[in-house]
Amino acid sequence: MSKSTPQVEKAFALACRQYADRGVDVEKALKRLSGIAISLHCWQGDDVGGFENFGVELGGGLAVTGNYPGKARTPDELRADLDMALSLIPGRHRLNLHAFYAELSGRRVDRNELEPKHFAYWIDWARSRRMGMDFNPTFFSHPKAADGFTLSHPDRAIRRFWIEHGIACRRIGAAIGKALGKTCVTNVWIPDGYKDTPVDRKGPRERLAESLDAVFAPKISPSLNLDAVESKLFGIGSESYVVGSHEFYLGYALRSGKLLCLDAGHFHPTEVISDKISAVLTFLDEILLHVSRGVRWDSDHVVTLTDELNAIAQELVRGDYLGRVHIGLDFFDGSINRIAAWTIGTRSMLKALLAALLEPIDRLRRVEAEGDLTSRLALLEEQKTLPLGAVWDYHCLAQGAPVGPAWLDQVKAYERAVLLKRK
Ligand code: RNT
Ligand code: ZN
Repeated sequence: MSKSTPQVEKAFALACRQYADRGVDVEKALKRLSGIAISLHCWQGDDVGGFENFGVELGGGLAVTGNYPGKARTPDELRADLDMALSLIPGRHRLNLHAFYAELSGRRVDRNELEPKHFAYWIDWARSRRMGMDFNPTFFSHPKAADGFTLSHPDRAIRRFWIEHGIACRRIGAAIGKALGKTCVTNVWIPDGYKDTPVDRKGPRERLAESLDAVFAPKISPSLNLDAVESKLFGIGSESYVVGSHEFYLGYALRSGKLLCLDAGHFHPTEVISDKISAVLTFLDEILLHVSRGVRWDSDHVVTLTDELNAIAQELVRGDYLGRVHIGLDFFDGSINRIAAWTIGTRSMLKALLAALLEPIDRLRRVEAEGDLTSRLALLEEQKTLPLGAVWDYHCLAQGAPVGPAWLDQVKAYERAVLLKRK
């Protein structure tokens, strides 16, 4: 049974007092949370399929497992599913779109010829919901990416094709930013790499740097579009060498004034991006996050409220980085209801941010500065059992989103009425 409004309000009032006793202003925290937009990745809704129908399988070493019924088969279905998920998530968020979700009305338009008009329906959809959008060139699932190389390809003509795609996508990003009045972040991720040990590690990296320079050569106003570059440690089929490694893109972003994209699944399993945020933001103006959850490898599991998710959110809040970090999600699970996957992942991200906003940060900073590390540990541990759930429930109520697991009933009803009818 779901909680009644008076129950939620009563629990909230009690929670506010407990947080106030620790010196935390709950209303202020909720106000800040309401201003944070999470970029929901369209590709969770159709297992990274896209709508081009080139007859090419998912490529680039990306793998989605599971065949849960009801995945979106058309842009209209994907938008309807996104609407459903968004109605279950408190706050106003963003859409993160990939280029191969273009709507080409049956025509064959290759990636290097894409234009803003091919995304007009997506832009209209976002505008009518007062949402911002982010964008990604798609350097995979394409015949010219079939051998695993794109911007670093040894063949100049193939490199040129992908450079043109990158430029086209930045122009689309700028058109999105202009149409919506909210800056678009266009993120470059390429799959390039080798399964086995290469002899030449240098050549592909030098070619990639040159290609990126060409992609970023056309000047685009940063108020319309910001460029990001995303690194990766390894992929399926690129276990021994990835051209766009972390060091490569960190260097590139610094030299070229680009955003670095840190994907939580793209590092060694014992490495965490929470520790990298303050390191890279010491030198970079802004970064993009792909919040994901790797399980043993870059498995792109649905984001849940893990220690690392909390640590990421804590870093953003403690470092006062919310204005310099664009938060995007990146996971794809085809083994569960896909709308539930978006809902669970986004709600978890917001819960982690709320928990971080409810920290008695001034007091924690003070005791740490005084060298009172005993108090630091004690306060952090005591913080963990404060009634975060009561504040979260109230936030959902206030924002018109379902409280507690009530959203699940709505997903199940939508599944019966809509998803299971898709054959
Ligand atoms: C791949 C990267 C990349 C993709 C999306 C679909 O390892 O994480 O961000 O997940 O572009
Ligand atoms: Zn990613």
